[in-house]
Amino acid sequence: MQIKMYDINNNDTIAAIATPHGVGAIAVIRISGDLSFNIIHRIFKPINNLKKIKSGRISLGFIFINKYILDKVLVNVFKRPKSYTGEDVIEISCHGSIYIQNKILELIMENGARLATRGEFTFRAFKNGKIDLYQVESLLDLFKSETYLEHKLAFNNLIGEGSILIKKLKNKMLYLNSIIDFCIDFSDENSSNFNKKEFIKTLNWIIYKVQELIKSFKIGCLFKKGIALAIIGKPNVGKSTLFNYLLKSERSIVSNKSGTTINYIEDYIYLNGIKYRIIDSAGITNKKPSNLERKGMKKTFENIKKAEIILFVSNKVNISLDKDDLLKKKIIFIINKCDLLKRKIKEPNDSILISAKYGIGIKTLLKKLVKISKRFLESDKKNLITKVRPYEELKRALFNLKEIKTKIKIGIEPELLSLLLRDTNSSLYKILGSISTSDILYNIFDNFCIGK
Ligand SMILES: Nc1nc2c(ncn2[C@@H]2O[C@H](COP(=O)(O)OP(=O)(O)O)[C@@H](O)[C@H]2O)c(=O)[nH]1
Ligand SMILES: [Mg+2]
Repeated sequence: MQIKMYDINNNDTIAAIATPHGVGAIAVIRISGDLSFNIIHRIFKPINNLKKIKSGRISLGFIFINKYILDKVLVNVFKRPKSYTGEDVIEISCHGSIYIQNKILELIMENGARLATRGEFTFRAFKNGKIDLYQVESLLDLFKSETYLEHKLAFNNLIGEGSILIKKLKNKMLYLNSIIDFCIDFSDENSSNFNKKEFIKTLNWIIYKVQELIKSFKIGCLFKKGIALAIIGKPNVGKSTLFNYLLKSERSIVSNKSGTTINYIEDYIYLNGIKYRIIDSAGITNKKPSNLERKGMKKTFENIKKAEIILFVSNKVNISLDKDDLLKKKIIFIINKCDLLKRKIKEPNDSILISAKYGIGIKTLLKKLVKISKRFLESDKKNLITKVRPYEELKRALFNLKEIKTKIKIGIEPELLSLLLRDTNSSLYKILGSISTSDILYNIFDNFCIGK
């Protein structure tokens, strides 16, 4: 039978193995739906026959196939609505053999459940109002988080920090709407009571908050994608050597021949909970470059544009910059090959002396890098937008809000104003989720694995 994905009317009891596939110490099998308790009563017997399984309790007992004991397991019972999905949920922790896991799942299905589709448990939680769509998306971020900051951001959103602000905005919008609707209903007597000053004050507050959220998208993306760090400089100054040193691997070819790095290479490093996408590209030269070198340099300038921070490597003490693109960026000036210096020199004010080959001065460089990055990521980290979907909705809302503001100044029919307000509110509503937008739901829930 083909199951219609994420159908709100589907009330089948669903089951799946919630732990990763393969052999493990233990595995967890989940059941959710009306038949959950029926099924567990048929296949499980608590060790102490007298004790019945109870909600919120863990029971130790046996899974039976007819009279044959398959496994000794722990059964966790969650009665609706106090469960992850809002339905009756059972979780069986069994021994992690593939045979046992599959056999238990088979038994559950023989007794009336069907296999859950990807993210179907979370979909049910969403459907039953346990979690909103904004939180669902942060759950995906939480699974993928690799650094402290990514984790913190995803977790804050998962526990509802972001949703609270959006709900607050939504309520303020509803308040504005109610003022206008009141004017429409009693247009003759009450239109003079319309408090324009109060209306605009609230409207400005909403605009400010929406703008802040939109701005936060850039930072939110940096948390997730990593801060782009381009290593730039003339050929042969040791860019690739530095790249390899930072990655602790020989990723980029190092040679004393100019123009060795043509195509750029990128990889990730993690420092103090911050993710960096570090890019090594072709050297920039004023001397007549070959065709291939010119192509490489073109990529280098593209990378400069994309980068948030530039590591500008030179092996001269006096560095001069001439490209406009570079001047606009945050740059760390590095003088490499300090091991070759005949005599010790004082570190120039704004540059860091290093030897990429021998690892000298790298600690100082990384300290400076982290310091600069922190300035980059400075924000109220509680509410950062990290997904395109809410970002686009917020942009739509902002467009409407600005339209409302200009129109109200020049005078607008209350009916039209009400319409614009409703439209804005619908954008905010969509961020938290609306069951009717099934294509969006499919895109989101299909990213989960089966069992979540
Ligand atoms: N002595 C010394 N040689 C270095 C250092 N860093 C790089 N080199 C050498 O400089 C040459 C060019 O290095 P490479 O990393 O390929 O430079 P790139 O063209 O800027 O990528 C190679 O022979 C490296 O071994 C350093 O810190 N000290
Ligand atoms: Mg190179």
